[in-house]
Amino acid sequence: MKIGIVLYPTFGGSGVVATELGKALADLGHEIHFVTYNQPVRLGSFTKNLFYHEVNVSDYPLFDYPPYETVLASKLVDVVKFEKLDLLHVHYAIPHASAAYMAQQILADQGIIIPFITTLHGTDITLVGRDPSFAPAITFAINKSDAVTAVSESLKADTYEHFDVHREIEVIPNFICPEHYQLKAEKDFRLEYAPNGERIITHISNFRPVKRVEDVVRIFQKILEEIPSKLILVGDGPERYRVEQLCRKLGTCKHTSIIGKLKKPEEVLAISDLFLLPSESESFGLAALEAMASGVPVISTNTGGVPELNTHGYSGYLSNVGDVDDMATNAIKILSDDATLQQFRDNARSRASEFSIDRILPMYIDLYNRVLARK
Ligand code: GMT
Repeated sequence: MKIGIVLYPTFGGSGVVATELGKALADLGHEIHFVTYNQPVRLGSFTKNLFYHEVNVSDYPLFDYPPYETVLASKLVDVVKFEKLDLLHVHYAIPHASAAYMAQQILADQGIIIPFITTLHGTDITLVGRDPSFAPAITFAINKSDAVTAVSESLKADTYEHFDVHREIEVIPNFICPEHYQLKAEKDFRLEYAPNGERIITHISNFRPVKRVEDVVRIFQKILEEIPSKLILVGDGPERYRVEQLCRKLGTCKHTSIIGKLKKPEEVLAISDLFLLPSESESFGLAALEAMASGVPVISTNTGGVPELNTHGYSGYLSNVGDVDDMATNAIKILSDDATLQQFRDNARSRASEFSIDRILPMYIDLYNRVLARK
């Protein structure tokens, strides 16, 4: 198949999943064309079947708001036509689904049929998409997609609840490539962060309010009262300043490293003992899956799609949003002795293996075949 994949090229989970999906399809011999405004961060080295088409929006003084969606639609028309694509798969509805619909209509006018599949990832529905000003366009684009997938049952339910969508939504969960998460903990690297054998606790996110990174700091402070430990914060975003302020206020700074954005979070996960994800809302929690695949148990909230991934008392624990005490108590339960920690580590890895790309990729391929059969 020749497939165009539209995605956000940044560190966000939707872009990571779309990139890994494209790479895996290319490995199987499909021809993959990524269409976006920057080289996707997880692309790595190119292989024969991978192509990247950059969307460039011109900087004309009239444009207070650069018309990205229009330029993307035009780019899609061009790529579909000249690369002779069979289908488009857009990740994150806004504005990718409506741009794909526009491209589809332009091409139909020229006698070219191109189906498009929309994968909903989370904030396109739960935060941004629920903004009433987006609702008509997003509802329309979802309803007009040739197929729609969501990354969890919870996100599927949210979509039906908040949008006037009546069409079928298939759940295809996020996935990881297990071999990326088999790194051995580098002793020296671990010693740099935990010179006296402290436990290493990690959080990775885009530091947006929805991630409740301040709760991470509060949980860590409580763990620190009981267990010698260090906190590594990976990522960056609008909450970083508040997080730094809170570390200073609580006196946890000398045990905390805020290391910013990382292209290979698996390197930090390889030296981690516990992962914290206290999000307000989370359609899936790809960062938690990456941690589990690295053998790192997860302390999370029980929000959105996270309970479909993290199993309470097995791969980690789940608590109500904001219940810092409960999350700290559960973290201490896991970290207090080596045997318990090892059991949770093994369980986390085993649970993550259920989301291995080998299991999930065939679901996408089957969907592509079904959509193309209807073409
Ligand atoms: O986590 C984010 O805010 C970024 C966002 C994205 O679209 O990249 O993540 C969403 O999609 C991920 C991949 O499907 C999911 O694992 C995240 O749970 C979801 N984020 C939220 O729902 C907040």
